[in-house]
Amino acid sequence: MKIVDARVIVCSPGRNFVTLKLTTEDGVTGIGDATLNGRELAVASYLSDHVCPALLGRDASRIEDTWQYLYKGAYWRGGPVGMTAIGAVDTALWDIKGKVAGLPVYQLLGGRARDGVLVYGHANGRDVGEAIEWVHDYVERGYRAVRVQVGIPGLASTYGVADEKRYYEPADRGAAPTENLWSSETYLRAIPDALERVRDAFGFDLHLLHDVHHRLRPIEAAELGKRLEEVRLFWLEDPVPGELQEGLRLIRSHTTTPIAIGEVLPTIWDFRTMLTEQLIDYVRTSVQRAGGISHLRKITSLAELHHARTGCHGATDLSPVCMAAALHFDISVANFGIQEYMPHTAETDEVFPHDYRYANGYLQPGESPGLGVEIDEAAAARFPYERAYLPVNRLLDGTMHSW
Ligand code: KDG
Ligand code: MG
Repeated sequence: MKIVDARVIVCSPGRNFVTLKLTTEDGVTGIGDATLNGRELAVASYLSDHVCPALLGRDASRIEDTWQYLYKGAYWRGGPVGMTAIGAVDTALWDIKGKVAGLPVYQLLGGRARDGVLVYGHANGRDVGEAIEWVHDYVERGYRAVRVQVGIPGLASTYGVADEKRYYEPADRGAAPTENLWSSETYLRAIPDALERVRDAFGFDLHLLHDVHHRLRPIEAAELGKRLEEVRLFWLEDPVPGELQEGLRLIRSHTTTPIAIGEVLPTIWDFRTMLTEQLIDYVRTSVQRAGGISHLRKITSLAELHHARTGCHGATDLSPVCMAAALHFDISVANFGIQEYMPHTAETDEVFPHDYRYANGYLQPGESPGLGVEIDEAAAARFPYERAYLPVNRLLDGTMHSW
């Protein structure tokens, strides 16, 4: 089952997506999501200039061997660009294997370990009142878990608080990144009270989540976790930048608020200390970021051993191809926790027709052979790439701040 064609398709149906399409000598196709938000063309080039030529003639059935060939064989290991590229190849090969077997991918991963995939939606508001209105909107649509982001009085704009509520988009089109101002002091003064008000409005039957987007230092995050204990969050996400794994010890020793980390982290090595020392509760990486289904399974097994669960990233910069793959993974894995779900726009859904479905707070992977998602290349061609960036953060004195 030789690979005879490997192509990268870049399109922008409302936002940029990079998709890898592999074709075998028997005409079976598989696709993988290679989108790296704000750095899309770097992965497109990594794939078309370096990976695709080396895939031609390889046996499409050898998924693990191809993963090792691309990871170890490159000499330059890890990193978001390389791992996103490997993830796209791996996802496309699982898609092909499912189509050849005539089975949805989750059946190849061991079948259903649960009846549906619990998802959380995104509510945000310029103030608590508006955030509460949007939480209501999600509750009315059956959601059992909602992430809540609230504008911070005194900060002109806050990442995660958008004008467009239904199809929230983290990146901005333009020649350079937009800039947000950040002050941990201002944020820490406002956010505990805001989340308490949301909890009071909905009671404890609804799961509430909150994302710090890596902007605190460990001691600040420890304080926040402690002050939020009564709110009983499902998780506090990315309280600090994840690469300082040791910093999580400080947070952990001060609070029982559950911690989720990892949407920017691509390899099992990036999670090693935080999992083996039980410093986090949820692994936030994704099929797209972490080298595909094959490598995400390994990270998840390490997490299972240390009582951590999955919480796969699922913002709009993860295409329906990644979402389909995530759902096959989520439904089959023992230590699943929750799946992030931000619906895509109608234009994106037109480019990526898929058979996964939302109902009553849960998503279901489709039953078609493979991943159950395709790319309509004619539709994709109508939406050419447009430069876009994630914003950057500066402190009030102009210093560049962390994500
Ligand atoms: O590309 C970055 C976004 O996907 C990310 O910032 C959104 O933090 C996010 C989340 O939890 O969805
Ligand atoms: Mg996040």
